[in-house]
Amino acid sequence: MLDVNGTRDAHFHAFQQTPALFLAPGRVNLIGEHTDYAEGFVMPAAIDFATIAAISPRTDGQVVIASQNFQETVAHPLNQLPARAQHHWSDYPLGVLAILRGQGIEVPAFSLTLNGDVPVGAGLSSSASVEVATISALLHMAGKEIPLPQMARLCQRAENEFVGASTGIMDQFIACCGAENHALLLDCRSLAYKLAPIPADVAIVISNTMVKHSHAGGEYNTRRAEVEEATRVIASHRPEVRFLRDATVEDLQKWGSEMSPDALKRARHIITENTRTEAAAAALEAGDLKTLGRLMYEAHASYRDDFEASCPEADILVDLASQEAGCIGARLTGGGFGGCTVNLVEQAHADTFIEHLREGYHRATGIAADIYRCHASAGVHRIEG
Ligand code: GAF
Repeated sequence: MLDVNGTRDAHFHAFQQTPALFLAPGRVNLIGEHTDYAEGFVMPAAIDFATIAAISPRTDGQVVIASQNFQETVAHPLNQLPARAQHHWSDYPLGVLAILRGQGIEVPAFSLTLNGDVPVGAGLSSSASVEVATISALLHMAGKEIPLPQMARLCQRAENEFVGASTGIMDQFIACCGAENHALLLDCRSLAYKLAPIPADVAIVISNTMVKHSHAGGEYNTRRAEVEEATRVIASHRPEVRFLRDATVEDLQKWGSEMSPDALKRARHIITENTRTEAAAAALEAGDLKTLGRLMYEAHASYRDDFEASCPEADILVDLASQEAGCIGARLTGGGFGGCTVNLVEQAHADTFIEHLREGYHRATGIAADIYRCHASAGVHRIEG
């Protein structure tokens, strides 16, 4: 659990000001991978790993940002902020500040302390939780309120335009709009969303392959480029197709030969994943856990074989999970190429499941996995008191 008082005290000690505190969660995606930037569907839940942003005003015209995780502080005059990313943790908060300023929102000089416990590079959206906690703190400083979906969009722009990772909106959106004990089905085109309760007798178990991934790294952007190639081919025949959300498997049958074999496979993953995600949301709403679980396994196979974004360690975890009593469904979650698998497990079996998964994974890979039992949590909020 994050030490809220510790962050408040550290901020006070460093800056002699009592801060306002904001908390934004990480997320686990239950299904719908790489569909967000294709304007499709995703179904994540916010989790109880999070980032706290503590903020207070300054009178010296400086922007001072301290990271408790990195035990480092950066300072810049408000009128000489870096114009681009420095490949440093401070890119995320500075990117959010740059985007807000670009919107004409003037944030006065401030001290910001960040502290988070979302595992980094594990596919659980530590960066989105930093961005969303930061934007809430900065808007507070600026005395401005904006709707949550718009906040999510601005944080996505910080990641795309400042940090340089071409991510979609899923992570920032769920960090803004998550709800306790619920998954969220998001239509990434309209940003309309529906909350679906996660039954009390279902545990969310997240198992970390311990293989690190990074969005700023090449693979994510390569996949995006391949998806865009497939979209262009289909759009050259059907101009109404602007994103793969608008495309069908029949389009691939007709025009797949005009694409590179990789682009064809990436597109097939996204088109079928959109269908699976909507079906999974309907199954969760109807309490049909068997169907939900089957769709999660199918989603993993598609992510592994067509999108080629899995890794041998994640495949082992999913395979082991599928053999365990009480496992409803399992798949690699997040951007891919490492990170975590998500498992929905009957509560009554969760302890044994975790023990067996840990043992089996160690036996197969020699790696000691971190395994977390998470709860679906609320989106960003101010911590009072
Ligand atoms: C990462 C990105 F940030 C998201 O936008 C999404 O594309 C995801 O990978 C894959 O579903 O988390």
